Amino acid sequence: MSQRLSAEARNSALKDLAGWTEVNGRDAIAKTFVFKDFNEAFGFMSRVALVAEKRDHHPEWRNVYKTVEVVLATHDAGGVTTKDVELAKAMNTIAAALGVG
Ligand code: H2B
Repeated sequence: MSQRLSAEARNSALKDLAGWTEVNGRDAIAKTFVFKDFNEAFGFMSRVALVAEKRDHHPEWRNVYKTVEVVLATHDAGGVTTKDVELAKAMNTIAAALGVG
């Protein structure tokens, strides 16, 4: 099983993850993506869903029209692990391909 990252390791990883921040009161990281419209937001979620399923590592997320709020944590480990950092990176790459930084 993946190990929770130390606060130091998590902060260091966050420096390379544009837009991702720590969640207050919980060992998790979060980012809100805002797309052009619902079509792009849902396209993002569809692409991420394929990656998540392949990795057996899934986001907590909420979609309202063109906005997707994401929280990442490894439930089995009770906090942020490298799996979350890697999924956050993949999400940033997918969003960038859709023109969202
Ligand atoms: N996703 C996340 N974010 N955390 C987990 O601990 C997790 C998961 N565990 N996806 C996986 C599924 C586990 O429940 C299955 C049985 O492998």
